Amino acid sequence: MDFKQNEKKWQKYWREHKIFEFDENNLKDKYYLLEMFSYPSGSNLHLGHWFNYALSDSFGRFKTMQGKNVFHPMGFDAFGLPAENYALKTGIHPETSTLNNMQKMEQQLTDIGATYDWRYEIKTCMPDYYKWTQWLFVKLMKAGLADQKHAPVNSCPSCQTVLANEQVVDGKCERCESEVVKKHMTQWFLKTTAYAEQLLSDLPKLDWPEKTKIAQTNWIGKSVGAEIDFKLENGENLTVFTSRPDTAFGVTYVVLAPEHKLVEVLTTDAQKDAVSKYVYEASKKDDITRQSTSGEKTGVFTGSYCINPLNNKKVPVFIADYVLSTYATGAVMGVAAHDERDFEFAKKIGLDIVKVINNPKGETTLPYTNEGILCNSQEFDGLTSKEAKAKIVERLEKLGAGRQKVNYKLRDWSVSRQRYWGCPIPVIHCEHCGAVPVPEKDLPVELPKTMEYKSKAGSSPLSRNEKYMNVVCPICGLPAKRDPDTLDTFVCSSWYYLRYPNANNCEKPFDSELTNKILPVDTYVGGMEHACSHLLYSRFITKFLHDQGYIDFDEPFKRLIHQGMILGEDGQKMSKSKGNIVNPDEYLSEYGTDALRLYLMFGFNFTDGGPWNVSGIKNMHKFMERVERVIIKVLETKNDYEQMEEAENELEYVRHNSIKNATQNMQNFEFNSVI
Ligand code: ANZ
Ligand code: ZN
Repeated sequence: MDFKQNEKKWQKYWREHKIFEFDENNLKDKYYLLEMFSYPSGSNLHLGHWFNYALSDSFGRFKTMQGKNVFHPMGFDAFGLPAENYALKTGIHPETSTLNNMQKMEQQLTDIGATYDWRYEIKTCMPDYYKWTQWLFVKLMKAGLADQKHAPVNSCPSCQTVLANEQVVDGKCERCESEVVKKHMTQWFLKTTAYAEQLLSDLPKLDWPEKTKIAQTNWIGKSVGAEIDFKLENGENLTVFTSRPDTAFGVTYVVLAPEHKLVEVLTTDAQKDAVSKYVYEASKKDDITRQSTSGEKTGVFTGSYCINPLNNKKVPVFIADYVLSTYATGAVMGVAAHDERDFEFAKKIGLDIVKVINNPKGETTLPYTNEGILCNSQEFDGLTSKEAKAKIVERLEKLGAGRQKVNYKLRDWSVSRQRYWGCPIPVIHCEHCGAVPVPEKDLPVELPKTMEYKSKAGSSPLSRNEKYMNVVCPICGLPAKRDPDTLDTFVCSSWYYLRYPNANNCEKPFDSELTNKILPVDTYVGGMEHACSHLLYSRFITKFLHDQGYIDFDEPFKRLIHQGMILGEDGQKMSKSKGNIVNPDEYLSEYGTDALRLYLMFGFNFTDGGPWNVSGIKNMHKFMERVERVIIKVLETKNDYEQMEEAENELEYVRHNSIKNATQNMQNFEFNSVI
């Protein structure tokens, strides 16, 4: 079989007959199929690209064959560190290398027979795209959802930039695996926390993998409990947050985070040295080490006491690094009998342990961390934890010493990056007027072409470009400075699915009427690793634009599918160091794109992936030859009507059954069963 000629022939036919072009004038049967766009890297498509893109493409073809008007666009997430680092190494400008890479990848994606409608291509590094990323930022700013905060941020010493919480994995930089350090900096944050509840409560209506919904649920981390005000000797309140108000009668001490603002006031002269030494040591540890339940608990006494409003007991105030300043009030009531960490701490320091929960499920030794029946709690004895929670909160409210409170683990999204190759932050800093958004008529703020993109010790390369930095304030007209940072590339990708149908609209980021007809995305395909970053940010932005009245829908992706990972032949993740990388190009030249696509469809479960197997693609090639022989045979018997009719009858059942099963399997991305 001359597959090279065959592929060319059919690809040309599809193009000429516009088989896979989207029809904007016929939106009744539209089907929006989208794969996460890729970063334009210099090398050829790897098997991971192939697996996601070629197989999703087969799904798109299936939808077309079902008569859907399929919208299947592709583009590039084109800003970001690799191009900048490459530039630092080679002296080639990031724009030059990125544009080259994109062109190469477009060609490759065409060669694999993908059906993208390139008329709608987007490239996030082009001014006609990032103009609207800036527009979005300005809208967020005007709505009070973009804020500058001086805050401890994650900083990667090797990438020399700030990272979002979502980009830190086990205390390490997701990209280069360097140890991330805490730094205090003024940064822009997008207030994802304003949407915490909605991001959580809308999850059930999505047709997404359960594990992804669970990952987002945990990341948002809703905790329902109470705030309790402990009275200090100076009359001020020390407010703690607890998820277990039912244990409030078992408090034997209170702990502040070492960074808590009351630490200074509460530390007595006698304790000053010990406290300041401890505060300094704690500042060197990261939150993950501090939060871990294993490891010895440490802490020091401040010398002060406070009063539990429920039983008027006087308890000592400590500082300890297992309490984080960044969660809830940064203060905890210590219930040693019912909390693991409190228990360890009390034992270490020699504090009282007072049991207030009896008969918890499945626990025989203290601490009893499960809920149970109350004891040692005055008139609440005998109530279940659940009943007691409500009653104790009620009591606190009556006393004016507490209230019901919901907390979320979700943090605001830090988006300032001290790098060159990104979307410039459209803000002007004026001594008199503060941080002023660039007027929409002046967008885009174009990224200067300067080659000075080297980061120096955490300062932004743009800050050294005087021509770029020095502007006049749009409000008062006096000299002012641009924001020197660029946006996290996840901002660029937080709204790209809205831009595709509007890729050629120079007037607006998107036309509401058209967008409401084409979105939400019907099926979105991409990696699970984006569960708590891109997939959460996109939902946030969609909800924001919905609330601003720009769009009717409030979720971007109706249905989500994660592709699995193709492993090396040894069953391990492919990596250069293991020498197990499979390069698809070798197989393409020998067997062609159809055989490779067919093997990827047949040899793996789409959502699981699995190890590569050379004989798999060879067998697929043989299978294709067998199909060819069958067709030839059928063509030869064409004129023998009697024989044909007999065969037809026999085939009738098989045909219907196959159609039914294949339809169902295709819909569920169960390609292996279909083949
Ligand atoms: C007393 C108590 C008794 C607690 C008990 C738990 C069990 P979630 O569910 O994750 O919200 N806590 C509160 N603020 C904290 C902070 N800034 N740093 C570290 N720990 C903090 O957890 C809430 C519980 O974590 C709170 O409830 C508090 O300990 C602790 F039997 O209060 B608890
Ligand atoms: Zn001004």
